[in-house]
Amino acid sequence: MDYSHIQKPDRGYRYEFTLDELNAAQNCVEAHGFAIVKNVLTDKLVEELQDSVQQVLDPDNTLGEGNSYTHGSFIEQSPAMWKLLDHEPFMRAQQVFCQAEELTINRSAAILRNPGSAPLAWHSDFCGFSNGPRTFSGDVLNRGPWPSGLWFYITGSHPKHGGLAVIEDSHLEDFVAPQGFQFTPDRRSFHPLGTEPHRHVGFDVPGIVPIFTDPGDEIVFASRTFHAAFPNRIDRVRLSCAIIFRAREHTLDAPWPLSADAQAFIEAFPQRWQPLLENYVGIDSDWSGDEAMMG
Ligand SMILES: O=C(O)CCC(=O)C(=O)O
Ligand SMILES: [Fe+2]
Repeated sequence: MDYSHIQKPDRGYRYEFTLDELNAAQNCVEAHGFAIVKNVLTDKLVEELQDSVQQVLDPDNTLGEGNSYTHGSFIEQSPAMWKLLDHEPFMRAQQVFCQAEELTINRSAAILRNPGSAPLAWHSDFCGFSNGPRTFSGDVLNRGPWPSGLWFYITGSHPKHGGLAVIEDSHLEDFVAPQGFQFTPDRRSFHPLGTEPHRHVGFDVPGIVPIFTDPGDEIVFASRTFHAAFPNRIDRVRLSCAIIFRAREHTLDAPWPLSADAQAFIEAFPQRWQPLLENYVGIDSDWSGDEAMMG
């Protein structure tokens, strides 16, 4: 499918804001589940982050056409990401979106999507729809009320370039699956009524808002907001990265030990930012549940 014809939608409400309008942006996240803040990063930070994502995720440029790579603890490897923490407009914005003065780094990520890479199916990152036992790292890290998306699409977000799409109002607790769709059993995705319960891939969904951003813009979405990514159909690599913070008062009880990389990161992290690592738990993507730990 070719998505280059898709235009920036007019939803009848504003969802793009400047750094002087952070409270209005947060109100939009609360009302509609997402918002965009324009020009949070300087051009220099954008360039440094682009280089860093490329270097950490695919240093020798061997990933190959059509492929993607996601790094689940990017800040541990990327001193360029650390620079965001000294960028006052960035930190001020994250305090507003986490509704707290005191923040902890919950997780971080970077994604590289080469030309020709596939779309990403609709899903919510939130793992608290059921109260069952934890079975993977997302159950530990994505079960609270903090934002799921604090992303920078540092080569821009566009439907033809592997950009993001969200479903407006899908962050609400009483959200029902879009018309013509039903939730998958875990409620973290949906599929057309009467079909097998596979996460839906496609952009024919009621309520969709395709996101258009420039490289320095921040894309914010709420804990439960449903989102997907378009395929990358242009000849430039798509790069994105994020630090997801949570209010420090939300403590986590991680079932895995800190990895050697996480420990090295904490030790190398400058003193002035150490409070941001209070209760930082890193991630163990291979962890498969509390029960497996006991057995
Ligand atoms: O690739 C993207 O643009 C979105 C990634 C995403 O939603 C995820 O990793 O959970
Ligand atoms: Fe996601």
